Amino acid sequence: MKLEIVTYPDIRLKRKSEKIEVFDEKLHRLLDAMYEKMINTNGIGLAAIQVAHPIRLLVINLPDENDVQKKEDLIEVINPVLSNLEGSTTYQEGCLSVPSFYEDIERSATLTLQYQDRTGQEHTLQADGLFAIALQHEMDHLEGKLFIDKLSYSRRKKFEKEYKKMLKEQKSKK
Ligand code: Y12
Ligand code: CO
Repeated sequence: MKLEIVTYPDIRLKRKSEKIEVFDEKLHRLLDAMYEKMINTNGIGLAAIQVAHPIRLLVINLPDENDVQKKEDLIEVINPVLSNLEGSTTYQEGCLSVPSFYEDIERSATLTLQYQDRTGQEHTLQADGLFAIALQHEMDHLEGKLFIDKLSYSRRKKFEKEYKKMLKEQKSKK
């Protein structure tokens, strides 16, 4: 399955993703293709809507203490629900759908995640650190939101100017 990353300002990123009801081979093929795309583009998290599938699914594969992304650490998260969001933490976030832009974003520090795996089985776990940050970032995608939507008015204006310039430069190189 060939997947392309949808990038800002494509309006497809604004759509709210739909709940997944069927856990079949087609879903497994999408999950496998999303993992490959995430790894091949140096990502650590990817939501299905970023590859033009507006369904409630995301994959996260955080690097270990040696900065290695091991496939055994991959988590496939379907129909996630976040609760008990507590505390506060700030991290410089990036997103495959907003290339070349990174910004400090404040998020909750800890949370509880309920989700289904690729077989439809329910799980609950506690998250903190980078995992909690990545989950909140990816959950925002399912609601049609991007991390740049959290910027202050003045920072967003600056971003729009810089991003437009980057797109123009990319276009002129083609
Ligand atoms: C903490 C903060 C944010 C997340 C969400 C997941 N974000 C990513 O996986 C970002 C990946 C990314 C990769 C890039 O590299 C390439 O595209 C080759 C990148 O660089 C450029 O755009 C030039 C930017 C972002 C999880 C945890
Ligand atoms: Co993102």
